[in-house]
Amino acid sequence: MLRFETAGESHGECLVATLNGLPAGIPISLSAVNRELWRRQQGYGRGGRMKIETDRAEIVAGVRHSHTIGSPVAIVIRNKDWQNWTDVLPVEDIEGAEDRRKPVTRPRPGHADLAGAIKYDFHDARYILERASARETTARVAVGAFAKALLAQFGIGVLSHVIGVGSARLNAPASWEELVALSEKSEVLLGCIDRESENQMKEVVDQAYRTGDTVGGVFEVVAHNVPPGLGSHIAWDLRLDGRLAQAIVSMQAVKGVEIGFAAEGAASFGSRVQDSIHYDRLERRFTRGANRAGGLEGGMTNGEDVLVRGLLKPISTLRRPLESVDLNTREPALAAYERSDVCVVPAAGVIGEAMVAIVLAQAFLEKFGGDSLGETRRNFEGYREQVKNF
Ligand code: EPS
Repeated sequence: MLRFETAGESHGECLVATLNGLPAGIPISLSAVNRELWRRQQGYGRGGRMKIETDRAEIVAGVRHSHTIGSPVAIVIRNKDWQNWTDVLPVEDIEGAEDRRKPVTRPRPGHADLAGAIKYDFHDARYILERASARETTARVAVGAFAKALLAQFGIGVLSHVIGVGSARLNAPASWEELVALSEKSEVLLGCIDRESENQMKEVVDQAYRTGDTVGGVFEVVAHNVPPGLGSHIAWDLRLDGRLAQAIVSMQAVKGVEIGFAAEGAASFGSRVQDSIHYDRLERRFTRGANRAGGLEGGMTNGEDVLVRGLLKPISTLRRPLESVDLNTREPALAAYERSDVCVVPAAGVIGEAMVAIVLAQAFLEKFGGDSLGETRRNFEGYREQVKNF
């Protein structure tokens, strides 16, 4: 069973992740992990914090001589901003600490501030926002890089692109090759494959900048070359579409998820929605007329690309703050603001890739198992033979 946990506060010492259940022998490149961390930090619309941080993973357990060794992987990513917060968030209470706190008593609508403060009984939302912050996703992306390394051994790739920012949309399908080219770019604007659409997206972000606002959007994650048969129809919690949806909606600021062309499908007749089935006798394989199902039928992968979209609300820290109430006085007050991102859709795409890769890696290992990569490979090859001869 592949499982991971993260710990860390946004302005604490570091973020930590542990990952358990990977077979031994998976090649791991630190630069590949760090490349994923770099990708997560990019995009037009990010705030001042990203100028402070240069995220780098320190792998402190579970990898030796560039390969997993079967034991738990532990990863540390240091927060450079911590040096500005040592007095604000000390581990041990110190003399005068009370005066150095940075209390957040005017909860931001849409953020975890208020619900968290009520639940954990703090009259200062500081500790809540420290953990609710999307900074935590740095650790998820590092874990996702390990999941991607496993999947890559079997020819499976997971990438993303931005298909909407505010009202600006990409209206053409993206090929796998276009996503690969996008992922290799050394500069990221809004993570869209089409320059004209990307410029329209940039205009929307500029408008948000001008007006002290924020803007959300839609990213699409594509998993390519996934074998049929991951997940299962037999039980609600084995259905892979449900598991992917949970993973995507667990991301900060994501409020919706779409598998394949779900929204379009809901507005159409069945005859126009289902992907017709064909058979290629020469290649001895089943083919599909389209991939509107997003590679998932009955909660199982069907061999087509897995398509998962995340719908990201505009982030909830606004330079032009919204109406709120002070937690101490109970008087109307404007919500807290220090600094913030204006648009994070491209970064969310990279995080979405990590979440999809992790869920696919879990389902993959449930099906093929193996304590070593060689054992996993034998099991996988046996199944591939079975599918070929079906
Ligand atoms: C975030 C607030 C900002 C973002 C942060 C998420 O941080 P700060 O309060 O330090 O300016 O930059 O995202 C990250 C740090 C990151 O690495 O993505 C929030 O409140 O969710």
